[in-house]
Amino acid sequence: MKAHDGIYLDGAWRPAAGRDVIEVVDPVDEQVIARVPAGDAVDVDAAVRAARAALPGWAATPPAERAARLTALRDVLAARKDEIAETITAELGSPLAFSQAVHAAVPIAVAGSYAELAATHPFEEKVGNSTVFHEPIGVVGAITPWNYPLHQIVAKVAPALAAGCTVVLKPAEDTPLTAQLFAEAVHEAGVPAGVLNLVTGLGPVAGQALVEHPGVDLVSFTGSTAVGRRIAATAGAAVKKVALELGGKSANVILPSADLARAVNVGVANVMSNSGQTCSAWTRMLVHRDRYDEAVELAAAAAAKYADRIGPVVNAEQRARVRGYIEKGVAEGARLVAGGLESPHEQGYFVSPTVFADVTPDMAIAQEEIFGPVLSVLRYEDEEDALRIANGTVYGLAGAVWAGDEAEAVAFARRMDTGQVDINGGRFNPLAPFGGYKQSGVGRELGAHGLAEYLQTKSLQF
Ligand code: TXE
Repeated sequence: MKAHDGIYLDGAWRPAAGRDVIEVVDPVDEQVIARVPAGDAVDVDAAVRAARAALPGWAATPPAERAARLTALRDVLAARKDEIAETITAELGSPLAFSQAVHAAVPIAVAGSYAELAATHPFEEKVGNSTVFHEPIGVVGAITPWNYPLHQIVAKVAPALAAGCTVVLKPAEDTPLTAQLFAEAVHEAGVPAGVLNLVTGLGPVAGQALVEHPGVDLVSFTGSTAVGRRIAATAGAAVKKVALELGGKSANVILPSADLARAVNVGVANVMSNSGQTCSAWTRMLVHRDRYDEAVELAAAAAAKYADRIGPVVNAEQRARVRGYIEKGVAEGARLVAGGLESPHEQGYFVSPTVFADVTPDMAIAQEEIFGPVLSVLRYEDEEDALRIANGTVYGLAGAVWAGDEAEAVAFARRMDTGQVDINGGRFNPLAPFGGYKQSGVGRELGAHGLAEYLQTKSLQF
C-alpha cells in the first residue's frame, strides 16, 4: 500500500525526527502492508509550532473563505471516495461495501455540513448592550482512534477549521494511512500551510507529547475511557480545555408495544456493524420478560446470518480482549446462543457474531465495553426496571427505544441518562449533537454543538 515516509508539517511532507516506524497490518490476512514514521516529541513540537504560526492568519480568514476551503475538502474527499474506502478496508479490514457506504460516505457528509456551518454560523451576536464574538480557541491537538478512521478525523478537524482553529492531528497507530490520505486531501483543497499538521505515532509517545505541549489550547480526544481520564487529568492540571468522546455500553430498549422482530433485527445489525467496534453500539438489548424467549431466538438467528459477512476486529490485542469477554460471559453464567470462541476463518483477527442470553445487569458483559461483535440480551420486569437497567452503567453515550407509539418511546428516552437515542430505528443525522453523559465523555461532536467546542466567547459592552 502507498504510504508517506514523513509527517505532514507546515504544508509539506517532511522527514520525521522520530526514527521508529509503525507497521500497518491488514487484519484480514495479518500481513504488513505499509510502514509509516512513529513521530516523537520533537515532531510534535515542530507541528505545534507550525500550527501556532498559522493560527493568526487562519483565525482572521473570513468565515466564507474558510467555508470555501471546507467545500473544496468535501469535494476532494468525494472525488477520492474509492481510494478512501480501499485504504480503510486495507488497514481496518472492514468489507469494501461497508467502507464505501459508511466509512467514506459519512465523513464526506460531515465535511459538507461544516462547509455550510462555517458560512452560516453566527460568529458575532448582539446580547442587550453587548456584542458577543465567538472566536477560535487556538491550536487544537486532535487524537483519534481507528474504529472509524476517517470519520473520527473529520468530526474533529472540520469543525476546528470552520471555527478558525489550527490543528495537530495524531491518528491511531492502526489506521495511519487513512490519516495520510486525509492530509493529502486538505492540501489539495488549498488549506494554507500549517493549518493542519499530521504526526503519526504511538499514543504514549506522540499522543502524550501533544497533550502535554503548552502550545496546545484544546485537546480533542476519542478513544478509551482509561486514556481519556489520563488526558483529562494532564490537561486539567494545565487548565487546558478538553473534549472527550469515550466508551459506551448503550441500551436498546424494546418496550412491550414494539414491533419485536424489527427491533431485534435492527438491534443485531447495529451491534454486528463494523464488527462491533462502534462506541455508540447498542450492546445491551433489553426485552420484557413476556417476549424474552422469542427475542433471544430472533437475535440468535439474526446474528448467525452475519457469520460469513462480518469483517475482522482491528488487531490481535482487540481479538484477545473480545475473546476474553466471551470467556467471562460463559464463566459468569450467561447462556451463549450464537457465536462464541470459534473463529469463522483460519487467518485474520475474526470473531464470530456472538449473542448472550440470560445476562444480568451486574455481569461484566453487561457493564463493560467489549468493542467486538457481542450482544447481551437482558430481561426486564416492567418499565421502571428497564429504566434502572438502562441507566445502570458508568456510560451514557447512545441508545435506542422501540415502541408501538412514538410518544411512548420519546417519554422513555427522555428519562435515559444518555446523549443520543434513536427512536424506532432512527436515521443518522450529521447535524445532531453526539456525545456522552456520565463517563462517556465531555463535550459534543457534529453540527453547531460540535463547532461550539472549538470556539470561545468574548463580550464587548457598550
Ligand atoms: O484505545 P486508546 P485502543 C475503546 C474500546 C477499545 C479500547 C482500547 O473499548 O477496546 O478503547 O482501544 C491514543 N496519550 N475505544 O487501545 O488507547 C492512541 O494512540 C495520548 C473506544 O485503541 O484509547 C489512539 O490514537 N494519546 C473508542 C487513541 O489514543 C494516547 C474508539 C485511542 O487509543 C495515549 C477506540 C496517551 N497516553 C477505542 N495512549 C471510541 N470512543 O469510539 C493512547 N493514545
